[in-house]
Amino acid sequence: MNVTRGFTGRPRVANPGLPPGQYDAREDWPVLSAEVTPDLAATDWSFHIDGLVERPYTWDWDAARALPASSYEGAIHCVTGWSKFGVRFEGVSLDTFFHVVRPHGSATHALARSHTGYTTNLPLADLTGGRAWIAWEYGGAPLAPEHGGPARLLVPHLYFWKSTKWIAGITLLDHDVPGFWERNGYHPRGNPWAEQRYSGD
Ligand SMILES: Nc1nc2c(c(=O)[nH]1)N[C@H]1C(S)=C(S)[C@@H](COP(=O)(O)O)O[C@H]1N2
Ligand SMILES: [Mo]
Repeated sequence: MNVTRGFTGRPRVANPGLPPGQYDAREDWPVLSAEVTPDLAATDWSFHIDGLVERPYTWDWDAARALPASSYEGAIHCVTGWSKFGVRFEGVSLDTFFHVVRPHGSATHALARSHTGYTTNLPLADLTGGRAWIAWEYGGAPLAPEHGGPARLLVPHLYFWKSTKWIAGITLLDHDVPGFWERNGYHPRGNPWAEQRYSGD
């Protein structure tokens, strides 16, 4: 085999999908959890939306799984620097859940919470318009517990700390309330393309 000297490594082409300051983790999918992975069976999982909505509602596993499926195929970006391309998640669009609860016009922000107590805040606009999911499959298989299974929030256009694992609920508010990392100096929105890593970025 002829291998041209200097061309034996991976081609280093600029990746236009890579936000500033990020690197491609390729096959790796690091686990980042502030808490111990909970022992949460699908039958014990539920998802609740409340706050500034017409009709607060709780879905159990079967009710959520009966909703029309929606998938995301693309990239995810962690604030610690890694991005991962070509991921595929399957679940239900948050628009489908919001259609049931009907957010008030006064709702501007959301506070998402995990069954473990982890929280994160987001502008409501980042959760609508087909850009956010409750996801339970990754690559065609059930989402692994350490990655948030049975179900996690997925908001791939923001840094991945917004994508609450073991999602339990979302409260809609008319003001922004900082979540776990946001209280510890991280950015209220976390747009990777604007490098909104820390408050003040
Ligand atoms: N419940 C919960 N959700 C969480 C976290 C966490 O610690 N607890 N970490 C966040 C962070 S910082 C990142 S980068 C991603 C990591 O998801 P992964 O472990 O599946 O890669 O989950 C986010 N969601
Ligand atoms: Mo993260």
